[in-house]
Amino acid sequence: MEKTYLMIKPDGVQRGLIGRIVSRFEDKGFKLVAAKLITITEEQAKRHYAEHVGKDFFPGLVSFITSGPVFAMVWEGDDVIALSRLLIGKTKVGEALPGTIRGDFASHTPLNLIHGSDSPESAAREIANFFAPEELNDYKKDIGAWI
Ligand code: RTP
Ligand code: MG
Repeated sequence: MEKTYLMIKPDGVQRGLIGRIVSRFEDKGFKLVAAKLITITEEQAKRHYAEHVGKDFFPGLVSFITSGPVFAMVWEGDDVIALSRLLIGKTKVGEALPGTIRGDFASHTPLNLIHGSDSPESAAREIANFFAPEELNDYKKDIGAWI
């Protein structure tokens, strides 16, 4: 089953949106495999956003994402990587449609509340950057036949 790495960013934690954001993924029927509130290191942040090294916004992005706790999660489900990004919405708040997390709650780019992996390769790398294998729970969630 496909897994993705989702992370509520410091703005989402500060604004008290953890519960409402987590509910969107529960409502969709995905399975929560791991979750923890952590303040990530600069090294983890640089590994996480390695694709953006050298861009003008990179230093600001690293300082934002390490500025306070994030809520790090692993979710599982059919096509969970692409569907999570649909639920999250577009990066820029002006393009994030109402009904998406960013469209409903974010009002200033780049404070866009949540990260979601963009490919299976990114998901594997990102999960390994923030979770040890034994932190991933292997259990059966028995609603699969009903959604
Ligand atoms: P994320 O990686 O955080 O899930 O966001 P994303 O895929 O929608 O967007 P991405 O292109 O990967 O950019 C990563 C994060 O960098 C910040 N950003 N700032 N100032 C800018 O032009 C700019 N562009 C990107 C955003 O916080 C974005 O989520
Ligand atoms: Mg991205």
